[in-house]
Amino acid sequence: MLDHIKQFASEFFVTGDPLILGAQVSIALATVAVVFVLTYFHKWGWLWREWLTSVDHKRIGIMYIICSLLMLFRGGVDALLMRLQLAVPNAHFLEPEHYNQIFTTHGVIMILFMAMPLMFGLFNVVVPLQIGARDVAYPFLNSLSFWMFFWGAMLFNVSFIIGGSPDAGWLSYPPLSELSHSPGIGQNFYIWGIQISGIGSLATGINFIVTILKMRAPGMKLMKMPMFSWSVLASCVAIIFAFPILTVTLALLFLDRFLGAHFFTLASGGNPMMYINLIWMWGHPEVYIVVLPAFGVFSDVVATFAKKKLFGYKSMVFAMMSISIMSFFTWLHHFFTMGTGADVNVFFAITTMIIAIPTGVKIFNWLFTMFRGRITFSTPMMWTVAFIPCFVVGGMTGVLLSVAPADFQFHNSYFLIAHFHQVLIGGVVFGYFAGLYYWWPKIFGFKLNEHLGKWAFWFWNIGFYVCFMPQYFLGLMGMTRRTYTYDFDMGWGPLNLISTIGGFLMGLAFLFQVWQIAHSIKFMQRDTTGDPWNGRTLEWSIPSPAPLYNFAVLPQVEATDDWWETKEKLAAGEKPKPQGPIEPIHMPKNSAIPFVKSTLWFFAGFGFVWDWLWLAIPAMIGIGICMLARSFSYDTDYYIPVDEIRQTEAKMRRATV
Ligand code: HEM
Ligand SMILES: [Cu+2]
Repeated sequence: MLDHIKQFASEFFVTGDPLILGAQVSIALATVAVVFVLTYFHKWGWLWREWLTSVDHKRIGIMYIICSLLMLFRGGVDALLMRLQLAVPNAHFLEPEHYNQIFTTHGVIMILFMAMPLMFGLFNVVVPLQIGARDVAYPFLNSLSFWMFFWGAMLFNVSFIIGGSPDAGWLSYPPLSELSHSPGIGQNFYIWGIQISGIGSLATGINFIVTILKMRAPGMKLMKMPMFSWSVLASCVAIIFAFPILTVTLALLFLDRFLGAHFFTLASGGNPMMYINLIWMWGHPEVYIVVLPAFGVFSDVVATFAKKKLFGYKSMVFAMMSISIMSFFTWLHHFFTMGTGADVNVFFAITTMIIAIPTGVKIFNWLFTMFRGRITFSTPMMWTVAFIPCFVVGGMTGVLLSVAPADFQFHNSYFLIAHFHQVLIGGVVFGYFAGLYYWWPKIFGFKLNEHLGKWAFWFWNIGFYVCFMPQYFLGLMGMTRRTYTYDFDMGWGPLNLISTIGGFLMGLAFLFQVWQIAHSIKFMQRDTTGDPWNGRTLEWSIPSPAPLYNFAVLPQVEATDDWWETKEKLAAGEKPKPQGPIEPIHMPKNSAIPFVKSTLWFFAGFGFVWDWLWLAIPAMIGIGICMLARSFSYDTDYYIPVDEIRQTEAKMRRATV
């Protein structure tokens, strides 16, 4: 019996690696600490009522942001482990299998569990405020989306201490990801973690399209909408076309592994190339999905800090929408070298190059907006300015890669690694940092310390170039991606060492940000104005943090940048716009169903991962019961009475004077 248990435990837990043992111990300690603190301070009820069951888009946004920053930490540690291993020739710090697992989890976590939730966090805290709405279109679904993402991410993350991590790369190509080549359960974690969170992402896409189309304040025509909201629309349109492809692809891969189907195995008539086509039909739009909202952030930030109207509003909208659509017609550039033939390659090379045009248009628009503006270099603006050269270089190396014959040389080399980190870090990470710094006072009601923010900024930027510029040359020298070690004779040592130093500088930069947040919480500089940057759009017209119902009276919008226009008119001595009377406000009630149902998804996923139907089937039944329970709950909303709104407003306005 004891042997049995020992045998099981050694299969269940990942054992034998001191690094992972350390992680297991620290996770256990952290869990105990959290449970202790919550119990000691009697915070369980508060956690449940205020957060776990909340349907308030602002709270959901904050939870997304916290999770994504934690995932940035985890993905960052993965990155530094890899860079340590590659710092010198013939290193034995990581075993090859371990290296494979780490680049796989790093890639998945950074894109799906860091960039996506950071983006969704910003959608949630900003979009309703910016379009003058009181909530998103489907608040219940919104909470469900968050918890699906959360439990999907948890399922993926436990794999490194329980069962073993996936190791077939972030896109899990067959046959590597098939049972024949990955008999362990790591790939199952990959499939179910991404599947569960992916369904949440799809729902978020739908939710925000409807919110933007249906819930804008009276008078806000689409062509008067702030640019960030436009970018969210563009991104969500791509989400609703791309994510169903991912869902189906993963489902087919699961059937291959679970039931021995042969969709993607060469034996018995399947075709791995089919998987590669499908996964990139999702994967390429996915990179635009995460970068488009960053473009929206830059547009709003540039206009605010240059104190000018955005140059070329219409061309910006047009560029974003066309990028969103065109991103679906370039996927094949990811496998130019896999024998599709010259004519097909030419077609996709050209479509890929064409995407650079609208992107160029946007860059010029930002530059023209800055031209002759009275620019203030606060941290959000610094990130925006730093983004421009970074993205231009990243874009240009992308165009180099899109030349099909040249790609036969660069394909899967470090040149590619340098290119995509340049656009992902320079575009996505810098962009969301700009957004986070910009909207932080609106979200939390206090400003982040600018001094520490500037230290973080410079460490990130210098570290970035030191880390990734050498990699272009390593690529040209023949170093291929996913190489776990190399010989001294290759001559790749010095550049790799420099690159690793750059990676650690970025790690330091992250620590500065943690310090910055902790410091700012302690020595809070309250934002009493609600409008600390002298903003242009509606979110700055209400107190920070926004009250539960956002707007006591829905604003009447007349112009693009309506809040700015209003301020100008007031300054010119015009009378304030007449406001309608305060009326009772219709709000959704909290619900436990999204949390419970998503937790059940976690158990169902865990059951399928281990092939434990005794766990998966009851969990699936529970999910069904949750759906029924929701269908039959009628008491889902309430009204905030006028008196209560008056009191809240009075208190907030008093706080703001
Ligand atoms: C913060 C500094 C970062 C460093 C030092 C870093 C480093 C690395 C390294 C060493 C690899 C493995 C290269 C190889 O052996 O093939 C890698 C792969 C990758 N990284 Fe990063 N990374 C960073 C940030 C990011 C971010 C922010 C993202 C996405 C938003 C990202 C996405 C990826 C992806 C998708 C892969 C490919 C994984 C695969 O080959 O399956 N990385 N990164
Ligand atoms: Cu692509």
